[in-house]
Amino acid sequence: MQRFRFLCILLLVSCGAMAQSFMMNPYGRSHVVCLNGKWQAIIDRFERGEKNKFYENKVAESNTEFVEYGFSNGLRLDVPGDFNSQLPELKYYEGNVWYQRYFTAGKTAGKRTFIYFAGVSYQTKIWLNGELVGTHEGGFTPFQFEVTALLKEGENDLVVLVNNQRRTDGIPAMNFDWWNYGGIMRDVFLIETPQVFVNDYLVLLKKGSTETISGFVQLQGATSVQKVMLSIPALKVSSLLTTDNNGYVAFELKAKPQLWSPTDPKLYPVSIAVAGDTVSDRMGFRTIEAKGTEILLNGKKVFFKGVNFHEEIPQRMGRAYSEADAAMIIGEVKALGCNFVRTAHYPQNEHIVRMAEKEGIMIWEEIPLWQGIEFTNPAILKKAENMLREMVYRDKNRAGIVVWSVANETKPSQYRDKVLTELVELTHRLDATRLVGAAFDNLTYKTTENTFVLNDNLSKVVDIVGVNKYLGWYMPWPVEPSKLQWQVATDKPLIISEFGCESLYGKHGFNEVASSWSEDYMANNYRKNLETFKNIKNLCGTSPWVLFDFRSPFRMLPGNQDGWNRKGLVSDKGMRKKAWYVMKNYYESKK
Ligand code: GCB
Repeated sequence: MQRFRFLCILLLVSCGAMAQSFMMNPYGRSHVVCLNGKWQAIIDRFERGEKNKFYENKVAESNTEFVEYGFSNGLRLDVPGDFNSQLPELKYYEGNVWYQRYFTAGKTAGKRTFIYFAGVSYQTKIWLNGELVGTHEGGFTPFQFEVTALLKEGENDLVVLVNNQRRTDGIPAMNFDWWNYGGIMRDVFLIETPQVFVNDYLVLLKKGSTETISGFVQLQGATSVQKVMLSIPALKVSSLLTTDNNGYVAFELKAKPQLWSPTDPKLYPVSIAVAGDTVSDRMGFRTIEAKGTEILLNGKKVFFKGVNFHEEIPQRMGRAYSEADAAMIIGEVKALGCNFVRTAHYPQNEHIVRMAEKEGIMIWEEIPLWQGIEFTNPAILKKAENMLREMVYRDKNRAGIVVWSVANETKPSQYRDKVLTELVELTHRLDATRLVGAAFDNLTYKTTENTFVLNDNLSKVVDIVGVNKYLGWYMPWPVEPSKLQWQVATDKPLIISEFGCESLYGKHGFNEVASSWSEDYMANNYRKNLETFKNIKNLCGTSPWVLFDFRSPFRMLPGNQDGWNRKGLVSDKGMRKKAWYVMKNYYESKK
């Protein structure tokens, strides 16, 4: 715990003018104003806005003055929401888009105000009343800034510049197999707090115990000891804690919560209060550990019946952002019989994470470190660390999260090994209670032994290994499925974190011909994969790629793809393909 706090402070010091390292939980606070809605927007194709000071939001004051931009009476975009799906001409757009809105605020003595963005893709620069507030990089994690000093009584003018241009030094980088949605994609809030407020907290089972709840509370703005009330009414916990001069207190309490699990996802209302400020949350208590080659949930062996999905609503051809979207996605996850998801390939919005947790779904959450990353560039480690920290800060209290993952399909090299090993170590330091994993696709096939092996240093430092293998699609079957052997990370739990193939809903026949794009080929391919997985002795779960067909600029085969990756078990129109039933039966057979 002390370590966690130390890292918070370290990050605060190292971030400078960037977003604040700590994140409040806006969903559990009462003094929150939601800034979602229609925002004015300017598409700034030639990046003239900064030079021409769009952030001043000027209006010509005389008929000899020319101001050649304007937010009023122009384009309006929905926030939250990606911009690409809102206008046909923005479908493939990568570049600058300016957003602007007014909001009314009061300046109250003794109050502080923060602006919180749940997710903006990919780079963000923010001005309030013409003054620069700060910048942020990374499309899938929240960030916030204090704006108390810039706030005006009455009308305030908020301008946000968003840029989603792919970058060689970005995470993800130049190529990725999903749509490059840009924009203010998630909720935006103004959060008002007193001078001293609950900034961060951790409330979970102490490692190795089911009868001790431990954690910390960190206040902001405290310069002397403070009293903090921690309550979990259903457990009869009501504990008055005393912080140190910096507003920090670690605690341990005796309690015997009913444990959270997929069959009984019990969540307890928790509240944390300091004079004038209360934060509420709903939390589950469970243990997760790797023991030899098994994964134990609450001390019992568990098999991850999983599936992958993107943060996308295929029917709308846009990003998922609301609670209703989360209900649709998690509803389909449950219908397949899953108890686990991999929120590929990035931290998805909090509605999804919280909905999964509420429905008893365990989560593998990953930073968007996907193939093609410029590991030789020293900036990459810092950016990845920041994304990792923002992910862990946001979700460390979620019982549903069981695995933090640092990467997907990266090529071993001296630079990559160094960066990813450091990220694994950092994750362990930030959170010693969950498993740390990564997904690998670099298996070697030993022909003489009909065996897959994995020779990768990274697999030695993670707690759980994910293997992505597209047998019968990118790679033909080297032998019959039942003869294929797997000697991969044999001393730890392994999950097949991706497998599958493409098919177009409604195409039938040719169950042995991949190029048929038929549902029958796909269903047969699933049967064969499930057959060979029987030979993986350390198999702890499967997570097919992917729940829904999703949009991708990689996939341009006319007739079959047309800009869609067709590996969905459910089509873009929401229809279940034959392979869906194969997977459903498999999960039903796995008790
Ligand atoms: C993978 C990637 C995933 C792709 C998938 C595919 O290995 O991890 O992001 O979408 O394969 O369809 O090729």
